[in-house]
This record gives sequence, structure tokens and C-alpha cells, in this order.
Amino acid sequence: MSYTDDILDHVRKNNSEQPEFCQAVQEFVDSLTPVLEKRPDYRKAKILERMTEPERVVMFRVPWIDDAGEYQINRGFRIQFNSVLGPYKGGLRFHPTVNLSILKFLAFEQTYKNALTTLSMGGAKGGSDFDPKGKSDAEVMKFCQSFMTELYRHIGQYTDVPAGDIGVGLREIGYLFGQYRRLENEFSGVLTGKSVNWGGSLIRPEATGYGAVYFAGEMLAHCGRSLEGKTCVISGSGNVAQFTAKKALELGATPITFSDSNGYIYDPDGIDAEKLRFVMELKNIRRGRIQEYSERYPSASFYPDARPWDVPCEAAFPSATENEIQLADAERLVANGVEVVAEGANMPTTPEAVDALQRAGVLFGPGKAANAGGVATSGLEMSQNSMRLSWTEDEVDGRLRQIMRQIHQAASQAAEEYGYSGNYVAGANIAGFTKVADAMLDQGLV
Ligand code: NDP
Ligand code: 2IT
Repeated sequence: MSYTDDILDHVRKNNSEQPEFCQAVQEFVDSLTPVLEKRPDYRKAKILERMTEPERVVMFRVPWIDDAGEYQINRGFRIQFNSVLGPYKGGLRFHPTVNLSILKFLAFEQTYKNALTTLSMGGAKGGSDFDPKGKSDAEVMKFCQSFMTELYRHIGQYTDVPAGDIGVGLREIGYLFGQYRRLENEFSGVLTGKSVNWGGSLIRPEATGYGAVYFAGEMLAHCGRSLEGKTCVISGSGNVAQFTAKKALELGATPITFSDSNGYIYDPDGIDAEKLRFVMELKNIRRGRIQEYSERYPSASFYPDARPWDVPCEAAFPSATENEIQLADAERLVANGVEVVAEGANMPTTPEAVDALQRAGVLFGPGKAANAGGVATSGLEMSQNSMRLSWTEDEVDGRLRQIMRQIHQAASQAAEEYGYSGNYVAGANIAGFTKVADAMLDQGLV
């Protein structure tokens, strides 16, 4: 058995109940063989063995009282995976599917994504199996306060800086920050994704979606093409999906779908700026379902319990959740002529589907690279908080663009250097890995 097979075997045995974590590790390690051959010092220092074990896992009880006066108990987590490059950094996810496997996969990915941003951030993820859907504001606030009442002792501006993810946006970050401030008697940059009038960065809400579109633009530009005029299929209708659509529109492309966990809407006339405003109000303020779009705009149809990958398009932006593009979906996208896929979500494409897209010559931007704009802008929010200054929208957007360009360059160069030309999956994995591995060598056996 090869060294990497040994590692994978060990990870699978030790984490047998954690399929998503094992999937993320396998996809990563599969790219590394040529690097490990060239660098025996990584193997000697057991870098991979250390990288696949989180530095710390915190699990805790979250008790709270609902509006009916019933006691409720949820499970809370924070996975502090790797802090060799900086304070732990990564989002919090509130969704009923949250478990240790999903958060470990996300924290693992986050480590290498954060390394690619060029900023000083380690990797973490956390969250709860709490389901914000259908809960009142008061219930969400009580839950967030109880969650932070345990989490606060594990985080801090120099230790671990959480942010949002699925189910955690401006509202939740506000309640979490308020409770942290109260418990610690400290106003610091302990969370990112804050509201702009109390320490948040301009462009942070937009950054993941904008970054995914910038990354798609970089991949296309690299082979003399552009996003202009392309039809875009987008999944999800939350933070990432909405700002992917906004930037795609600005660049002259046409979004035609959105989805949520009940199904997708397809608008062959295109989702223009006015329709997008409706979606933002529907999802962010009224917290409604995407089906309502087809009731408001008769040009659109709603397809229940389905994902949008059957709809012909030139660009696809999976922006909902993991494993949402499976092999048959990828084959369908290819048959319909897709040219570029950029992962706004984390690990939305299964390994078989990635393979099918790459074999067909589709430009494929993996989440580690394509959705790194969100956490990169969180890093910029941390810088602004440390300086007690706020940059303008243009300043932050300019830096975001530059970072996405650098990530594209780092991934293509690493791919080229190790014989994977044009393969952004391998390139992003190798570039992220070598940065973290070198820092681990420098800092000794810890
Ligand atoms: P939001 O909560 O704002 O939106 C999530 C969207 O995805 C909703 O439309 C939701 O539908 C849908 N969705 C969630 N889970 C499922 C599911 N199991 N099946 C079908 N649809 C689902 O989250 P974000 O937009 O922030 O996150 C989307 C993705 O992007 C995630 O993979 C996240 O990890 C990733 N990401 C987010 C970043 C950020 O800065 N926010 C940064 C980098 C990556 P419904 O309303 O029905 O739940
Ligand atoms: O997956 C991600 O990169 C995020 N949810 C953003 C994390 C962050 O700290 O901004």
C-alpha cells in the first residue's frame, strides 16, 4: 500500500462514522502524491498524520426556552482544526443536519482555503443542529445567547474568530456578538460578518458570491473567454447565491435559477436586478420559500424536490450545500454545454461528478479556491477592527478582487508545477497544503 493509501486507511478507520470528513480528506490527499515524492521531509515530520487530526474539538449542550415555555436542548460544536497560520477562523452553521462529520470536513477544508487567501488565519468551523426555520426572532436570540454562553470561553480575537455560514447571517451574528460582549466585558473583533455600523466590513455580505464570480471570470480569462452573455444556473437562494447573481448580472451574465431545500425556480427570461431585489426581500426579511418567486413572476416555473442542474447553461454556481451535484447531474451539465463551474458552496460536487466535469474539459473551480472570497473579506474585517478603521467599499472590493486573482494564480501555478496543468482542484490543494505544511515544519512538533 502507498503512503497516501495508508493515511486514508487510517483516517477511515479512525473516523468510520464521518463520511463527509473522510471524503474531504480523500479529495485532498489524492492530489498530493507528487508533492510528497518531492518532499520526503513532510513525511518524516508526519505532516499529513497531524493535519488529519483536529487540534481541538469542543462539543457542548445548548439549553434554551421556546416561545411556548418548553425547554429545548441542542448540540453545539466548535472544531479548532489548525492554527499554524493564525487564529482559528471559520463560520458557524445552524442547520438540523449539522454533526461532527460535517463540521470536521468544513474545518479541514477551511484550513487550506484560508491558507490560499494569503492572510493570517487558521482553520475552524462550528455550529449547531438548531433549525432557525420557523423560529421567532426571540427564539433565535435566546438560542444564540445560550450558544455563546458556552462558546465565549473558547474564542477571542487572537484565538478563534467565528463568522456566518448556513443559517447564520447578520441577525445571528448580532445576537452572538451582543452576548460575547456582555460576558467578556470587551468590544473586540471576535466575530466577523458584523453589521457595518458596529464594526462590520463593507462588502463582507457580498464577498463569497462576488468572489465566486471573480474566480469564474479568472478561469475564463485564462483561456481568452469571459462571463459576459453567459446564462448562469445558481443553486441556493441564501447569502452566497444572491450575491453570485448580483455580480453575474453586473458582468453582463444572466442568472436563470435559484433553489432552496424545497425545489428550484427556473426563469427563462432571466433574473434581473428588480427580481433579485424581490428574492432578497423574500429570503432575508420575510424568510419565505423560493417557490413564491414563481407566484410573483409568471415567466418562471417551480420544480419541487429537485435541483437545477437539468437546466441548460454555460456557467453553474452551486451555492447551497455539500454533495448537491452528483455524477448524473454533472453528465447533464456537460451534455447541455456547461463551460465553467465555480463552487460557491463547500464540497457541493461529489468526487465522481468533479471527475466527469474535468474529463469533459469544463473549467472547474473548487470551493477552497472559488468561495475563499468570503473568509478573505472576513480577514479584511479583522484587519480593520485591529486598526479601528473602516475601509471604503471600493477599497475592500479592490482587495477582494486582487486576492481572488492571487488564488487563481497560486492554484494554476501549483497545478502546472506538479503535472496537473489546468486542474484547479489539485492546484488549490497543493498550494494550500505546502503553505500549511511549511509553517508546521517551522513551528516544530505541536
Ligand atoms: P444561507 O443559509 O444564506 O443559504 C443557504 C441556502 O442553501 C438556502 O437557500 C438553503 O435553503 C439552501 N440549503 C441549505 N441546506 C440545504 C440542503 N441540505 N438542501 C438543499 N438546499 C439547502 O447560507 P450561505 O449562502 O451562507 O451558504 C451556502 C453555502 O456556501 C454553504 O455550503 C456554505 O458552507 C458556503 N459558504 C458560505 C460562505 C459565507 O460567507 N456565507 C463562505 C464560503 C462558503 P433553505 O432555505 O431551504 O434551507
Ligand atoms: O465556509 C466559509 O469560508 C465561511 N463560511 C466563511 C468563514 C468566515 O470566517 O468568514
